[in-house]
Amino acid sequence: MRTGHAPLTGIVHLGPGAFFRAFNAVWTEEAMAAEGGDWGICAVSLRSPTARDQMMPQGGCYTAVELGPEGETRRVIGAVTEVLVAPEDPEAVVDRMADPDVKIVSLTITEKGYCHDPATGKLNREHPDIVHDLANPGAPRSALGLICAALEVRRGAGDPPFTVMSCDNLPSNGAVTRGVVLEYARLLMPELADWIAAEGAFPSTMVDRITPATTEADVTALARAEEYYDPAMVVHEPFRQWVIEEHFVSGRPAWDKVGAQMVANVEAHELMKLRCLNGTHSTLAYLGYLGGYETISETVADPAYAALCERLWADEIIPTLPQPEGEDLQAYSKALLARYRNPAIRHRTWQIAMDGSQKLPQRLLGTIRDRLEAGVVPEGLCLAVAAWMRYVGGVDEQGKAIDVRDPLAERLKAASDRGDTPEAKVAALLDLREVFDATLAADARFRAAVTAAYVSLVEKGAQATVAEAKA
Ligand code: CS2
Repeated sequence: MRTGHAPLTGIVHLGPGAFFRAFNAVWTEEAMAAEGGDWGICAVSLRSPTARDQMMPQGGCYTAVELGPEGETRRVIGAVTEVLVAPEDPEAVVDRMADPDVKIVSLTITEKGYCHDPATGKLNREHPDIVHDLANPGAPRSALGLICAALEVRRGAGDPPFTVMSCDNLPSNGAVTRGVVLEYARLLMPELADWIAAEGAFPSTMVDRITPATTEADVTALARAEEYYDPAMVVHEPFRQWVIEEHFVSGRPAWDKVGAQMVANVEAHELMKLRCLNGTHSTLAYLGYLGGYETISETVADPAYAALCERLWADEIIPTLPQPEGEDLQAYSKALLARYRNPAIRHRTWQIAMDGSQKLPQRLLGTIRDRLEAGVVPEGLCLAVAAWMRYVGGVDEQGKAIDVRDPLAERLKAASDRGDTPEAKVAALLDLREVFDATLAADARFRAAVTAAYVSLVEKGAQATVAEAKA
């Protein structure tokens, strides 16, 4: 970095939402403060102009508010140099990514942004955005389309590719990203796919910081405390962890100097986080929502829900995990419960319940499969699956409609409606191959446990079922 000047843009980040602002941008700002480097970030929205409209009038700056149980700290983050909106001008985004100053394209596009089949991890060639992008490769809509269009420009110019770094909650997120990028590139242009396969880098990462969606109340509270209005602000917990595979084409910010863990293989850390944190988060989201709880901290304030989490970690999740270097799995899960209890973080069960069809395989089903293979039926996790089924049926315990947000929402509702008994509803949902692979769906022990839990949720309700649950 040239002292006294703003850094050049070295990163293009797809997905400029709250998590990116509370996580990637903060680490990168600290890394530049520690060691310099031209790692300014051009953030790109793949859909709505909201992030640009909120951030650009503030020169890309925004406030990150850390909410601890004992108070808050606020800081202004300035690592974002520019915000673009892909649907308004996809070519401009491709140009930016093709600029040889850009060394890294990072992603927080959520599970569904990968246009893959969640059960297999393979590209979904029928995905409307993929169909569109293959027909219009110069004006793509999807992350994969943008990445491949820009990589093709770089290949043509004789420039090296950028590193593609996924920061989403998918297991082996680097390998999944590489897989779908290569599959898409091969459909488009086999030479491009060969070049990416030979020259590209797709490090896997494990990211962790609880960051609820910003609310009007958060913006108002900040305005009161600081006397400025910042609609781009984010709130987050104090905790953060970033484990990154050391595999970059043309360098990276000094994230390791400010606490990120660089490792040769991130898989054990990813499994720990996805299964311990995201697995219980989703469990609490469905069972908590059905039980009438609005946030995670309210949900775990109910001792039966907290006890369920503890039993899930001890009896069903930790036994499936390889030991990640430097971690104590018991201490890790104990700390998770304390993080969930943080009353300053109002993380809505409804928010975490979103996109369950994309989340269940890596959060719950892999763990269930491992336990079944070990000859044990994980009743607690089967209850979580049943709660998801009850939730996507779209009607809560008071008979009120649930606003189910999921790319498969209509199909989930149709499957649930097809069955006229609880058993038939469960059977119809287990037939969804995007979520449940054939082997798991056919497992009689799994079917019986999910069905029994579902019947209990219908007959007794979530709170009573959780109170009786024996993991
Ligand atoms: C949550 C995650 O919304 C969700 O599905 O489980 O966003 C979770 O808060 C983060 O992964 C924590 O690092």
